[in-house]
Amino acid sequence: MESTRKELIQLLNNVEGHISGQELSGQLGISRTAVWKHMNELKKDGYEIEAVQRKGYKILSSPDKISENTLRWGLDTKWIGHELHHYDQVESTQEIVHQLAKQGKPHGTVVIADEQVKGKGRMSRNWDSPKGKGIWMSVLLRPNLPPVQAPQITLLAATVLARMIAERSALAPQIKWPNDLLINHKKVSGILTEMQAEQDTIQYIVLGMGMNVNQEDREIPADIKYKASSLKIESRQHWNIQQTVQHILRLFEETYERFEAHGFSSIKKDWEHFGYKIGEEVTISTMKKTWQATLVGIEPDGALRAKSKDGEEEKLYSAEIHWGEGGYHA
Ligand code: BT5
Repeated sequence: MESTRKELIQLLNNVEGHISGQELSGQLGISRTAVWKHMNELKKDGYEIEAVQRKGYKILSSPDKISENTLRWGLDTKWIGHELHHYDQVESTQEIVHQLAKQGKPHGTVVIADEQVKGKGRMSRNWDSPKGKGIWMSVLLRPNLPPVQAPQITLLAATVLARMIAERSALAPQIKWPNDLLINHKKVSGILTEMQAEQDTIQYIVLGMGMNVNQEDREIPADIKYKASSLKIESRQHWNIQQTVQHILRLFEETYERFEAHGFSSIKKDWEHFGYKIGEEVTISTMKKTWQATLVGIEPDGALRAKSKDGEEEKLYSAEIHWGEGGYHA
């Protein structure tokens, strides 16, 4: 039943116009009455289906509530999301992908949930992931890279999320080092990269992406309101989560392939294009000193390059950046 439904959605998706009940029944090996019953089930799931006499059926739109089916519908990727798992509620999508990785699931496996009750940020921080309001997604990657290059994947993901927002709206997303995505100085998205490595090789990476999509202002927790926002709050419009996820996956695949073929330089360029306060002066503190410097870009190992007034450049791996007006500390 479940697999027939998936096949049916794929068939409907593969044609430009309508597809007849007869053809569907032939291809699926079920009766025309059974096809009709499946159509009714899809309608109950929230699909809008047009049925035209003598022409057949066509999906006009998929439901707002995401499911494995709606996410697969129209996803024209080569490898990302072919293995895809959707859950209504999980503790954290990261943990599920770790389990799937250990079971040998392939590069590009995606886990996505409507809600996370123990969403994770970096360094055991919490990630607020309310039901149906955002994209809470982890991707399994098996890159052929030495562990020192793993930060490049995180930088890559940040550029993908920024490009997606820029392509779908008039908003101006910015990437705040190391990996926050800001709109109007407020964080709308965060990335958590976890790696399983052995000496010189990465076994796998779990790339977690969290994006606040349709929260209203009052739905942002009070303690982070000053620094967090959502796409809806910033753009004043509702975003279709299914299409937004598919856009991310498509761009991710394309960018990842470009990275595999041509290396890090194009990612670096994109990152610096979206980089928050790149070319601007900020105050930097480490354990030893506090000084003013102009941010100049990023390094392939994920370090932030800063140039002080006397022209000396430094690579920062961990430092507190005082982002100044509108920003908050790293
Ligand atoms: C991050 O951590 O920004 C990484 C977030 C990764 C979340 C994804 S969702 C899918 C996958 N599954 C998971 O369990 N996690 C990943 P960090 O830079 O440490 O930021 C965390 C801090 O941001 C918190 O301490 C809060 O101050 C703030 N914060 C928490 N929830 C937020 C939200 N929804 N939007 C904006 N800021 C938030």
